[in-house]
Amino acid sequence: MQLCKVRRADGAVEVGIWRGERIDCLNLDGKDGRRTLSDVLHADDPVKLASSLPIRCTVGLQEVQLLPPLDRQEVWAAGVTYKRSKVAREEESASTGGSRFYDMVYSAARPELFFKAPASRVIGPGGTVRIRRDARWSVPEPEVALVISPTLHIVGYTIGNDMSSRDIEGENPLYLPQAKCYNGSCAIGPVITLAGFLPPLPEVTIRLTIQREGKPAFEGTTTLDALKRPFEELVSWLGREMSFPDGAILMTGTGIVPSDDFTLAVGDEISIEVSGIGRLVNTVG
Ligand code: DO4
Ligand code: MG
Repeated sequence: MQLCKVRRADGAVEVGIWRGERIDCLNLDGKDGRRTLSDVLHADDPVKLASSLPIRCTVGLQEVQLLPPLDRQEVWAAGVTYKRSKVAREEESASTGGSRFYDMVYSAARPELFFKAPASRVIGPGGTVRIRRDARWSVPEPEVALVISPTLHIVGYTIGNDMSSRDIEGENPLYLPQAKCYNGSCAIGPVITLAGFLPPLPEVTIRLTIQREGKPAFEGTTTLDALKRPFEELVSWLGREMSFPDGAILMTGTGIVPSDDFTLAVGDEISIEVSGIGRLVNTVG
């Protein structure tokens, strides 16, 4: 089962069950205190609740705007969780001496975790992501994102794009927050696949396609098999000394990094497809 959040032409925001070309909007009228997507996600049994709620209306995909599937959750990210990411960071920081930290974190018990964006800064499906004006080398990072409840359970999965400025981080690892956090640097969507509905993890493929002026500029794939750390391990480190009363989204790192001569350009279309979840498409503005 997959849930989404949409805005209708009259401005009303609905939480719905994704049915492909149509969406069944759930009747969350607040009578039992439930109004939001998070109220469904954080219920004892989200699937049972979503299946039992009355359908308020059914809308066609063309009639609505898909919103990022979150409410007030902070977005966090894990890094250097795939070998490809470790090697790419080592290359980008080789001339400045920061490269040894990436191998250290790849093999350490404690993962790299960083804050990515508040919900208010998250870009939704079809929205415009950005490259920094002061960056020369920018890439998208296609990542499976975990939807985490306040009790730190993984209640679903979505797709994240951890837009990154490689030259800024490569210059000095302490610049990571500036390389990672800026307006338009985080996209999430299009839907949440509820826990229990994702294919077996080794079968989950992540595909990144970048189109420039209508032509392919980059294409790469990986599978969740290549992810070094189990999802639960990442969640347990995130929740060690922090509580998340509104839940959280945790991006799990990238296993696809374009070759070093590639940088994004304004107008590029970034498409991230994850089997069992869907496709997140954004344009670089
Ligand atoms: O250390 C840099 C961040 C790495 C990252 O975002 C990733 O591996 O996905
Ligand atoms: Mg990343």
